[in-house]
Amino acid sequence: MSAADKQQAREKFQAVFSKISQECLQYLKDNEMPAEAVKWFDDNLQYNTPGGKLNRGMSVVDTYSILKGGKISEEEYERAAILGWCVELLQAYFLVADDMMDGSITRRGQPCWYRQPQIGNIAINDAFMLEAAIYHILKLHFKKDSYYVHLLELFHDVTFKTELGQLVDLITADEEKVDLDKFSLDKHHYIVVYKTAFYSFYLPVALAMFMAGLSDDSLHQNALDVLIPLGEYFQVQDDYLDAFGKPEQIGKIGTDIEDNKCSWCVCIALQLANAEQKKLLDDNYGRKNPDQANRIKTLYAELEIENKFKSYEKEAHDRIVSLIEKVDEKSGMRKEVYYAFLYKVFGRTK
Ligand code: DMA
Ligand code: MG
Ligand code: MG
Ligand code: MG
Repeated sequence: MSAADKQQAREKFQAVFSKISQECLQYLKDNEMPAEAVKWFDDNLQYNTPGGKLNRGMSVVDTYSILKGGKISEEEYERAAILGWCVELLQAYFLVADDMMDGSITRRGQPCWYRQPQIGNIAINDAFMLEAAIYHILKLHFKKDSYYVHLLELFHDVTFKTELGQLVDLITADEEKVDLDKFSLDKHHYIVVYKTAFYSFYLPVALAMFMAGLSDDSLHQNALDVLIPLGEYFQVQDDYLDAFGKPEQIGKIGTDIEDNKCSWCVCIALQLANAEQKKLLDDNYGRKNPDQANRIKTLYAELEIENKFKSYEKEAHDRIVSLIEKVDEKSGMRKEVYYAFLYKVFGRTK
C-alpha cells in the first residue's frame, strides 16, 4: 500500500470516530449533564483516543475485509470500523491509567492526560468513562446481532486478562525495594502476554471473526496460537524502544529503568552480566536518579543488548512465519490476516 493510500485509509477510519464520539456525548446530553461536563468528556475522548498509530483499530477492518474475500460494503466497513474504535477506546482507557501508574511524562508526543494541571486524579474517572463508552457504542450498534453476547464476553475477558498482566507488571516492579532476583524471562513472558498480547492482537482479530461468523472455540484457539506470540514480540519491541528509542520518534519518554520494570532488556542483561556488572545493576536499576539510569544504559551498550535484540527479532519473525504457514485455510481463516499484522509491526521504530 502506498503512503497516500495509507493516509486515505486512516482518514476514512477517523471519520467513523467523529460519529461514535458524538453518540457518546449524546448520552451525556440525554442525561442532562451540565455543558462543562459534556465538554470535559469530549476533550477526554479527543485527547486520548485517536492520536496513536491506530494499528489495533484498523486491523479489525483489515481482518474483516480479508475474511470476506476483499470486498465489503460501506455498511460493513462502518460496522467493522466501529468495533475498531471500541478497541482504540479500550487502549485509551488502559493508557490513561498506565501512564499514571508508571509515572510517565509524555504519550503520543504530548503530555500524558493526568499531567495537565486541571486534570490530575480526575484522570482516574476519565479512564473509567473511556471504558464505559465501549459498551454504550456496542449496545447502540450490535444489540440486535446474534453475536452481541460474544462481543461483550470478549471485551470483558480480554479486559480482565490485561488487568492481570498490569497487576503482575506493577507488583514485580517494587519501587521501594529493588530485587532483581524477581526478574526472569518466564516472568516477563507472562507479563507481556497478559498486559499486551490479548488486547492488542487477539482482540481485533477475534472481533472481526465474530462479525464474519467465525465463532467456533477451536478457530479462536488457533488464532491465539499465532497472535499471542506476535503480541509477545510486539511488547519486546516496546521494551527495547523504551531504552533505545528516541522520544521524538516513539512519542514517549521511557521510564522502565527508573520504574524498576521487568523489561526484556534487563532480563537479558541479567543473563549476560558478570559479578561486577550484576552489582552495577543492583546498585543503579530502579532508581529515579537520571545518572543511575544512564549507567544502566551504558551497561546495556557494553552488553550489546541492541545486537541481542536484532537476533531476537529475526528469530521471532521466522518462528511466527512458521506458525502462520501452519494455518489451515479450509477452516475459513486466512494466512493473510496474520501476515498483514506481522508486516505492520515487524521492524517498527515507533
Ligand atoms: C503497557 O505496558 C500495557 C498496557 C496495558 C497499557 P507499558 O507500560 O510498557 O506501555 P507504555 O510503554 O506504552 O507505557
Ligand atoms: Mg507505561
Ligand atoms: Mg505499564
Ligand atoms: Mg513500555
